[in-house]
Amino acid sequence: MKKMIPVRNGYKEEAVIVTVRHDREDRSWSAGDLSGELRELVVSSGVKIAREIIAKCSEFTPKFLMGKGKVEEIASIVRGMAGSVVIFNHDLSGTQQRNLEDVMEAKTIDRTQLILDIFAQRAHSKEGKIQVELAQLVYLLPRLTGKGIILSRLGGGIGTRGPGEKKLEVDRRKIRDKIARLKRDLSDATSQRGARRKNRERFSASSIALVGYTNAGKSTLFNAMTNADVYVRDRLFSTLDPTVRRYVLPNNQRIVFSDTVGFIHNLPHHLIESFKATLEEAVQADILLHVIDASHPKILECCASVRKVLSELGIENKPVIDVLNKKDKVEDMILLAGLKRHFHLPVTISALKREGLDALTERLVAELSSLMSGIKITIPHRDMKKYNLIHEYGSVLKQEYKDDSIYIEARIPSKLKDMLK
Ligand SMILES: Nc1nc2c(ncn2[C@@H]2O[C@H](COP(=O)(O)OP(=O)(O)OP(=O)(O)O)[C@@H](O)[C@H]2O)c(=O)[nH]1
Ligand SMILES: [Mg+2]
Repeated sequence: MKKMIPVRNGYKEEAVIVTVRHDREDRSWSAGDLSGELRELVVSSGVKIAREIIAKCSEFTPKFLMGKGKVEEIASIVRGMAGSVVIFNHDLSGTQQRNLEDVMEAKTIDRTQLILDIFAQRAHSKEGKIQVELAQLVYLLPRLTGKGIILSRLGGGIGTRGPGEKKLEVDRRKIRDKIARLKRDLSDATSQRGARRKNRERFSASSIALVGYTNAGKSTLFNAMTNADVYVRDRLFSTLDPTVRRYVLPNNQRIVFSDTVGFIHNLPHHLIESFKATLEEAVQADILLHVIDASHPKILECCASVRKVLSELGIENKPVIDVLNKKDKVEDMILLAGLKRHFHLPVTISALKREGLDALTERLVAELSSLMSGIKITIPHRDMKKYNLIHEYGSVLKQEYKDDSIYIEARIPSKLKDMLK
């Protein structure tokens, strides 16, 4: 008989975190690295860690994830700790979760649920909240088969704020209806933002999106470049909802900057699917700034994870500027120099100390110029709108006034050139 452990709020709940490795797994992340990242995720979710367990097993099993002996071992630790939740560094099937809860006599949470909890806490916009709720339901649906897991407490895992706190109906049909309804709401909310983006595109501003691993310093850089005030904190997934700001480059070119949710390794595909609306600014951007934490011990693995998500979004071939951030934190300059060889023309900066931003801006101008085209055009006096657009968004090289028209030679964004045609 399942013993229900009362869910306690926020910091009061203490977690036992469990990372299981088996021999044949990809070794690019060690068990210690993986557990370290789980630790950061758990702390970011606002839960205290009471115990960290790294277990080895010879094979993952469909019943318990690991051998029954290992499960019993962990259970004996968990049973001795009142009010604990067990957080697994894996995606658990409904069956595994149910079986583990039976043996542990404690609530178990898997990695996706943990990430969703954090997202639920961070979602402030209507669109963000709908996406989180949708992702929670999509996560839940396949777990409703057979006996069904006890769902009365599922409203997100450990977090108790945001959309996750709502009691979710257990009935599959109701959940499917709800999913359909949320998808409609999401498409309404998304089309409103899409309309705003179209408006910007109409004015031909080039768009630059910051992308990168979570905690790499995207929001810090965004704030430094645009004087915005996006929330920055040393924890994973501080940002969920995208923020967009206009910005004028030193060459007078107008651009639009966007900051959005960060990525993490092994981000389940359905989460990327669910958060497509939030990632839309990156999908639509002309240039991506890939912000990389140069002081991260697994920097190359983090970059590989980011590239994987970009390719899942179908934007791996967009122009990218690699930005090695947090150079102030890297003590070994030889290491940094060696690191640079792994990237194509990286720009090294410290967003926090606002160092290297001029070089970054220069690089951005150069990169954007490849999106500019030369134009030679004669504009009738009555068509001052075209004249104004060229002056606003391009750099005018030559201008001659005639009786009823103006002849202009300029470099303007290719998007604007298409429009003027
Ligand atoms: N030392 C140092 N710390 C930095 C630098 N840039 C950012 N940070 C710190 O790194 C942490 C994360 O910064 P954010 O800007 O929130 O990172 P983010 O990429 O937006 O993170 P998410 O929104 O969580 O994905 C904060 O504690 C920042 O102060 C830097 O250049 N040097
Ligand atoms: Mg951020």
